[in-house]
Amino acid sequence: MTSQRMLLTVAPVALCVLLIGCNDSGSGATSSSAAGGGKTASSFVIDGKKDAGCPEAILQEAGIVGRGPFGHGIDIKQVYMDNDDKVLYLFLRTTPSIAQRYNERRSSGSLVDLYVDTDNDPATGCKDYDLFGYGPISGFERKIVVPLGVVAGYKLGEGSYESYFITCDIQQPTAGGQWENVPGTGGPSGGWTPDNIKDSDEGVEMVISLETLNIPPGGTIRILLKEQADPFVKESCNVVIYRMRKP
Ligand SMILES: [Ca+2]
Ligand SMILES: [Ca+2]
Repeated sequence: MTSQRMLLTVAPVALCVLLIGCNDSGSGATSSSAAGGGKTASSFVIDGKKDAGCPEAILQEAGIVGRGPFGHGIDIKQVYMDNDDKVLYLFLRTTPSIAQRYNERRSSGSLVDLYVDTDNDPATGCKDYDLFGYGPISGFERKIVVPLGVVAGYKLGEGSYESYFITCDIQQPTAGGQWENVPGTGGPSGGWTPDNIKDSDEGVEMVISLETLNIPPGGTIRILLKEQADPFVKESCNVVIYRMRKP
């Protein structure tokens, strides 16, 4: 089977089933990745585990407690944030892990949306965007989306396979009041995990370039986290202020 034909086999399945997780293709330190968080070259090692030098958690129980109304969401617990001069770093401790949920329920989904007010100014950015259950929000210039997927296909000589992946898209508000991928970014839709995000049995770790987020050096940002275990209640949201560390 040609690679082109194989891609045609894989892509429709990946679009149908969107769940969680990544494969085991982690490459250690983030080098460069045009997908997901844009080009990154950072001091963080992205292996799915919380960085040893990371400051205290900025949230101790993000969003709701528990797995949502259907009982199979992913509960985000602690949220850690850090940065160097190139990237914003995030580690989300979750229960269950991405792999655990994949093993118990192979369905699609989304882990979290993070709205970023890149200048900590509610007068700039999106205007009265309706965030279900939470009400209208204003002032956010970026949205970090973390879709979860399942991909199935067939490899010549290996047979059928099924796996999971996790991606990280960076979006910006449109004039029409919606969100679109920042040009040059956008996670892969073909069913693999980009270099700037990885899961483990502890949670999910990611870096996103400050250039993509358009955060000035030394800036202060406001982040609205929306846990997707139950995205329709106000309790799924938390707002935190993060002052960028000067490396
Ligand atoms: Ca939670
Ligand atoms: Ca703003």
